[in-house]
Amino acid sequence: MMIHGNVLKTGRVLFVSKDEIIENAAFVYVPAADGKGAGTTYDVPEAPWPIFCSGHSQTTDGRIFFAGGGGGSESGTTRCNIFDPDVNGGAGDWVALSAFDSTMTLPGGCDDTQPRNDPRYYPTCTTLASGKILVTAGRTTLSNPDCHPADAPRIFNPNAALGSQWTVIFDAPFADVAKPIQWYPFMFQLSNGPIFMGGGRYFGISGDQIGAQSLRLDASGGSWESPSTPLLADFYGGSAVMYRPDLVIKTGHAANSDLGDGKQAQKINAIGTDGWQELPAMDYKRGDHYLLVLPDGKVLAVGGADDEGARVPELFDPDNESAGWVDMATMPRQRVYHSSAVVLPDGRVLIGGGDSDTDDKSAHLYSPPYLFDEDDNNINDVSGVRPQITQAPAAIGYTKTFNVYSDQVSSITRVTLVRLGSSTHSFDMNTRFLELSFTVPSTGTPRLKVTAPAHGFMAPPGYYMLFILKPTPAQDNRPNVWYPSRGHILKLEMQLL
Ligand SMILES: [Cu+2]
Repeated sequence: MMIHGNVLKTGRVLFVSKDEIIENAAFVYVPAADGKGAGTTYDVPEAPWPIFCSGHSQTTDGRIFFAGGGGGSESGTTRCNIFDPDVNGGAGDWVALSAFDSTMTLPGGCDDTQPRNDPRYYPTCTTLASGKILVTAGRTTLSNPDCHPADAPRIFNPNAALGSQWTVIFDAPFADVAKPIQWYPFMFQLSNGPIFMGGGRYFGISGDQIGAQSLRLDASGGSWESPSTPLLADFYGGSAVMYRPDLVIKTGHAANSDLGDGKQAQKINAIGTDGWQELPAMDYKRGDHYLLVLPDGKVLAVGGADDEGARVPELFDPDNESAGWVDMATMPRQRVYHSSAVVLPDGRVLIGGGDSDTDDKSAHLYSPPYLFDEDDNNINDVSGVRPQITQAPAAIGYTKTFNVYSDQVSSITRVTLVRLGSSTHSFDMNTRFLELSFTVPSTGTPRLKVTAPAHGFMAPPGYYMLFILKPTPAQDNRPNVWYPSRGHILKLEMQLL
């Protein structure tokens, strides 16, 4: 039951889905304090509404918002939940939300007696610069898209009063431009305002090239930019991640599609006009895999299946594209459909569930190369090799500078931010990566003076992991490896937009 994985602001990980007994089972994973052990888990109450195959993303205050999903059938649900990690003595608990939008106003010419809360099965949730959450796509059983807004993106404001939290972008019905992409579209907030859709996880019309299209949505004005040739990718892609602001990579193929060879990889500057660019192909075919951006900015392709080879994770360095994908240590077992994978604050990757079994409760922890020293010792503890953040703020504001103290200030060459993961069905809907600029003041206590991101379009408000990194000693077989600190979780405060 590890289909939906969300890293909490506490550094713990919430997992939910149904198991063989409980329809909406939930538990919390607590990583081992030493960074090496397996950690522990504890159960939390069952989610109030169906949650299987929902979409989710973090609110600005670190709650987890869940939209739609299935209620034991593929017809989907209109319901939404929020998990609050602060209540229940710090163990966390659920808040049931109203259905999507029972009081919204339908556009002129529509029968006002029609249902207004279309279910969404496999929707994508995206936290925007405003702190509101965009809910896109998801399958619905209802028709008549002109009057049913199921095809239209909706915006949920977690900070508004109950009953007035939803707005519908009526001018942007998904059906007009992207009907085949019904399930888990890859949505990203762009630095200049619009939201980018870089394809999707599943497609209603197999073999239709429009499924590979990419679009930009003006969320404030409510319109889609028409698909144009330069934005058309050659393949659907099984997973995607924004690995730098506005730069998106996608690889592999969708699980229900046999298009492409399954190894393909492309990137796009989503605010540019050059369209998708070919990257070196992965070594292994993958569908149902994850693309995760690590604390050092590299992209890990992990999990998925087409053959036994998909047990081998592959690491890609966006700053050294020609090196291609490098094979990593083989996973003990396959993680395929209905798995979940997230980056932990200690720098490891947690991947669990899957294997075509929705009741799979097992998981594995993966330590990337940056967690090993030149003698191959695991350094994921306070070993003196890995830099430590000894003090950093709990919250930061856009454009502001803030002090980060460390035991190894003079060695630090990079400071990075990684948004907490929120992953399901081969897509992390919440994560993104930024490199932060910093200086080292020549006077006072040794420290890094770091500049926060410029605005919410660059980095939506909410919780991030802050890493400081130092280069490893030069080694022929380990170029471009940095030792990251453990992630310090901080809040990027919302700004009024
Ligand atoms: Cu599913």
